Amino acid sequence: MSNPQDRLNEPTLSTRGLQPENKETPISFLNTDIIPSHLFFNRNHFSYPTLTYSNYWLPINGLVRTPKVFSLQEIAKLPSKTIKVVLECAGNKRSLFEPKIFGEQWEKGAISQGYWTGVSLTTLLEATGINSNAKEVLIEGYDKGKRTDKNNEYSYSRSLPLDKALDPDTIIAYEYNSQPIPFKHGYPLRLIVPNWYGMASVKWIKQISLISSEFKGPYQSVDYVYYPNKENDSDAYPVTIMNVNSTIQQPVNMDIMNTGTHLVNGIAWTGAGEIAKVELSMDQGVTWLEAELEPSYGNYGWISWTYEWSVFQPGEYTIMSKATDTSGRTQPFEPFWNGKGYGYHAIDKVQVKIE
Ligand SMILES: Nc1nc2c(c(=O)[nH]1)N[C@H]1C(S)=C(S)[C@@H](COP(=O)(O)O)O[C@H]1N2
Ligand SMILES: [Mo]
Repeated sequence: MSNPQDRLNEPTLSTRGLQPENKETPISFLNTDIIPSHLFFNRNHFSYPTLTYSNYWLPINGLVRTPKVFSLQEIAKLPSKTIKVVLECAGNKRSLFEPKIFGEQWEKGAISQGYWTGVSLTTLLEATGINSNAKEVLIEGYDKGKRTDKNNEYSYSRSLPLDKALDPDTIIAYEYNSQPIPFKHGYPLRLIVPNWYGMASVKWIKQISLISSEFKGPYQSVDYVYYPNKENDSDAYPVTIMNVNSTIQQPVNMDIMNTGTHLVNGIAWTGAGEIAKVELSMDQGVTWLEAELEPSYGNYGWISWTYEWSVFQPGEYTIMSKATDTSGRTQPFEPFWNGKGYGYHAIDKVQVKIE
């Protein structure tokens, strides 16, 4: 029998920084795979912007045939779609790199998912028309501030190549889990870019512009770039789609448990196709056992998996999880090292002691 007091225990976000606010989801302690907004991780580069909702408008300009300014009412009347999307920060699991890499020391919780509702960006662009010389769609956020490496003030702005911007599942969202998007997550409008790391999903959209050249803003050409070489910036390339990845939710690292049968459970996700299988190893990767996958999960969500582990020999064990996706990608043993610590996706590991 559980103590009734235990029902009052609630998981909470873990603080990585307060100014700006960066907090992670208690990924090991969720009883749902649709994250309520108060448990959705926060990732910000600046203080929250000040917006006046009463006269919010969305301008679309630049290389379009007819520049337009949309009101929220107009946007709400357009055909909408609702998609379950996992948003993972490119810095998720950065704290696991050895040697350590500077930046927010995210553990495993810079990831969340839920239902986003909005209008396809392509629907809005059909209304404005697109000039033939347009190459990218630039999305500017309302938040701005100084960087440590530059003198000017910058807004949080990012571009998408035209083909990704025109993908019908790239949406201008106005609801999260059937409620207006909470302010901290981009109210009233935010971009949602399925399959890409979270940096692409610009919050608090101020304006959208079509441009003819590669956008070079610092959140595109300095940050969110893989720098594979320790000595210099050669061979750098931009962070885009999510790697294939998995996280063991239970048990948690360094748990002490009895002999017997334990449910090992977790999630797996990818930015290219779907999860094909998740395998576990309790013997340092000598043998791999297939975990049971939840039946269906939607194109852009994570998949939950479980494995019933019977263990009768006391001792210390490392539980490893390894996901493979339908595009043939598998989690490697060693993380892919890069100077800013993005895209950590090595096989997940949890150590436990059986008594
Ligand atoms: N305007 C704006 N959009 C932004 C950011 C930001 O700082 N400002 N952070 C990005 C990053 S790096 C991530 S991982 C996600 C985080 O979204 P969340 O705070 O709703 O979890 O938003 C992205 N969009
Ligand atoms: Mo991020």
